[in-house]
Amino acid sequence: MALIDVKVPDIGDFDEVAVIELLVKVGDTVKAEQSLITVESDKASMEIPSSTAGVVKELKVALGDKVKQGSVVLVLEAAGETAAAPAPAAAQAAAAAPASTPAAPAAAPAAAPAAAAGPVEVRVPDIGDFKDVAVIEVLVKPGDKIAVEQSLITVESDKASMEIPSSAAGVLKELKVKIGDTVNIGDLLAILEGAAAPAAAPAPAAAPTAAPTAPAAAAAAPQAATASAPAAAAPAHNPTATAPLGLPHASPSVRKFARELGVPLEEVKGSGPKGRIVLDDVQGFTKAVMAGATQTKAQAAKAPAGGGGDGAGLGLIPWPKVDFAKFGPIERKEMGRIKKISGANLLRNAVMIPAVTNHDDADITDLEAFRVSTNKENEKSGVKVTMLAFLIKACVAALKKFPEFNSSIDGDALIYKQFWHIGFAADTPNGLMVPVIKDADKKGVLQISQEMGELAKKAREGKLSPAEMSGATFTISSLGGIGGRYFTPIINAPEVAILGGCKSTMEPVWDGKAFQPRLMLPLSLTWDHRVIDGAAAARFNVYLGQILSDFRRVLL
Ligand code: CAO
Repeated sequence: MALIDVKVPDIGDFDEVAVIELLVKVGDTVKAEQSLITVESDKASMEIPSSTAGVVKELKVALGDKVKQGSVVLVLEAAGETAAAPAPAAAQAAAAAPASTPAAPAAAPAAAPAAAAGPVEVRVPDIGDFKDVAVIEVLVKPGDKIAVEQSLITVESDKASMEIPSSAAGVLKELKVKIGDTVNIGDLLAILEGAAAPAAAPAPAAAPTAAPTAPAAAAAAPQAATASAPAAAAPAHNPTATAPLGLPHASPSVRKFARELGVPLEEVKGSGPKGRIVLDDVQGFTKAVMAGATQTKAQAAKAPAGGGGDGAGLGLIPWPKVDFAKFGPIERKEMGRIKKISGANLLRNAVMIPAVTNHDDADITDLEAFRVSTNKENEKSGVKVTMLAFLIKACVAALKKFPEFNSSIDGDALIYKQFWHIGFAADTPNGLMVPVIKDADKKGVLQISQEMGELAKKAREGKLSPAEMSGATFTISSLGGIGGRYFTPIINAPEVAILGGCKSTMEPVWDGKAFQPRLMLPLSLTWDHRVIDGAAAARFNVYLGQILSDFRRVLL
């Protein structure tokens, strides 16, 4: 098998350029024209293609090496000594052949006449073999002061990207191209005005030169890019060499890859030399976005006010991924629709609301006696009154006394609602649902109890309509029928407070002279600290306790 040295072809004005990517490794089968390495100057990066097909036997360059025309990139074992395989000599010649068209001294645009004050046209200089190359970045805007050699746009073929510099200085009056346009040599790029020819400004001839490569005779004609690097006569104060304009630094293949995935390259942190973005960076960024560990700026902008959205904006570390099967038998069950919906709401509310919970106890000894006797009296009606109905009525009274608890945030304002619709959390086989008792202020405890019974039944049967679950101004979550002491309920946004009630128990309460057995109802009030402060929350709870201990206060 014939071994072939694949060399760097004529790469135009590039003198010594750094190898920034190795695109193949030993053992790889490469096709003619396949990119082998990426090299980069201060103006452009380009991929160096193989002059022939074969198997990579040895890599002759490493990352960071400097190469120039004629440097051996790698050794290939030609793909069979068949007629299709170019003779080694021919292949080498092809790879190393000097450009058949020597670096044309810039077909310099007729621009920048010395001390020009009128409009000056800036055109695409000779960019070698490039034809119909796409404008992928516009680096200037009308009104910008442009220096000679300052990059105006970036163009990209499938092999290389390069910046096209201005042949003249002046103020940019009009830009004749936009992203997505394709351009060719001689196309009008921009019109400059007031071009004052600085003493050091190069004559038009010093405009970027471009050197086509690819010996026409070679079957595997390398299409290596050309460079827009300034010619030797370029001024030392070349602004583009030192002012990268904050553009993402990446090779053409990486740019292309990012574009295909829709990755905003300017948001990707480069891990390559000089912060260059490499393929791994784009892949890592994409994975992080998909996993919710990071957000693009566009996603963040769409997130609800206050930031967060799915939480990724909080800069949290990724959710732990554990292979539970490693520790024991498991069964995976998809969460139900209601759990998924309520879960997303609960997460947002837990993350976005600066919530505080106050715990307190209300003496409901007398109220419980009243409830029991009411139920006895109403036995025949079939309507059973539970403590929750009294809690709803008591909360309405407290909400009326402390209206901010019945409000919602609207930007920088508070909406004070003049209606009192109370939601109550209902435990159903499908998950948590919150039916709403509308106009609870206008209803008696019996009517509330009856409606609650009906709504709770519908909730358990999955028959609640959206209307029956909307419009709440405050929510109560009662675990009194189950047990427990206190808990920290999560506010049901856009409400600003929620009351949790637990199971009442008989407790010894000191009356100043002796301990008395009193039925105490544990209450947990969670409130939004943006709207309510601690003192108001304590007052709300105290007032609620007073009503529950003497329900006649509701009448006041
Ligand atoms: N203290 C002591 N006993 C209480 C009580 C309290 N605070 N509240 C209710 N009880 C008693 C009732 O009197 C009833 O007793 P009897 O069976 O002897 O009559 C029993 O507990 C069951 O009450 P209930 O739960 O059926 O009725 P309710 O009006 O209190 O509640 C409803 C109705 C729909 C809210 C309730 O069934 C429910 O689903 N609760 C769970 C709410 C929930 O999941 N909250 C958590 C949300 S956060 O995840």
